Amino acid sequence: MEAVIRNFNENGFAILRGVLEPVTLEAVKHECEVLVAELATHRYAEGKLTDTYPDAAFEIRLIRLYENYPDETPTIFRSELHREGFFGMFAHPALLELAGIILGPEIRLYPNYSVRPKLPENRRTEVLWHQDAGYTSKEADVLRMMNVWTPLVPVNVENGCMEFIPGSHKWGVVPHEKDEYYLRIHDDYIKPVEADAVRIEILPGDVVIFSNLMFHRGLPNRASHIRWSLDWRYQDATQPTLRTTHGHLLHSQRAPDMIVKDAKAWAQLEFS
Ligand SMILES: O=C(O)CCC(=O)C(=O)O
Repeated sequence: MEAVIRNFNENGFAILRGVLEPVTLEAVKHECEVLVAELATHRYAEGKLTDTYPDAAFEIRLIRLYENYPDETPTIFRSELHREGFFGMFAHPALLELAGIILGPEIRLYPNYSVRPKLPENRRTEVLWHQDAGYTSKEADVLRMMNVWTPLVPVNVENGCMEFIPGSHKWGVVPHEKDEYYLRIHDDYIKPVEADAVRIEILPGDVVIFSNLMFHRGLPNRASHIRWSLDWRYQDATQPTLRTTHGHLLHSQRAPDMIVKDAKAWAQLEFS
């Protein structure tokens, strides 16, 4: 635990291997499969499919559903995540314990939690160099946060793993520009350090925690399967979110009655 905290503070990130048990991963994967099945039914009803590919593998099925409509592929699920199977991941005891050490006892799930199905060779899924704080505001360097990213398939350079610039969390919020689909860090800030990028090649069950100020990107997927992943963030709940949304309280000493207490309660809430 000490090494994890030291890496998080000094480099801006730390990898934790094998933290998530198969039961947690399976519950999340099951919910993702249900989501995909719902999309298949919907597209079939719309007349955009002649087959719903029920037997296609998890890493492939979405590709089939959108084969003839690359501009319609989903790139991110957010409001869809209030289903019971996601709670065990977002409220995982080991992650909340770590967040407690880094952030203190008041912990909210920040209103930025996602599942990303990164489809191959689709520019809409290539997340450019950015800081998460860059999407929030220039003042977001005051936010005390612990960001989390984890894959549902093994990730590597070929299928679009994350890349980080170690130490970049110490440089404040830098200027971002709007590109076609995402914000990107201004060239003056990323070009001089781009060669220092480290690849985060990890397996299902592993997580990487990182700073809200970390320079990072998600590489393009050049494999022939989907790179499924989740990302979410914990924040010191005594602070404002600096967004119009409020997130959800997961741990609290001062208002224990206000926390999301279990998967059923989570499923009744909304992305907010
Ligand atoms: O998953 C990706 O490719 C990018 C994710 C990301 O940028 C994030 O979690 O902040």
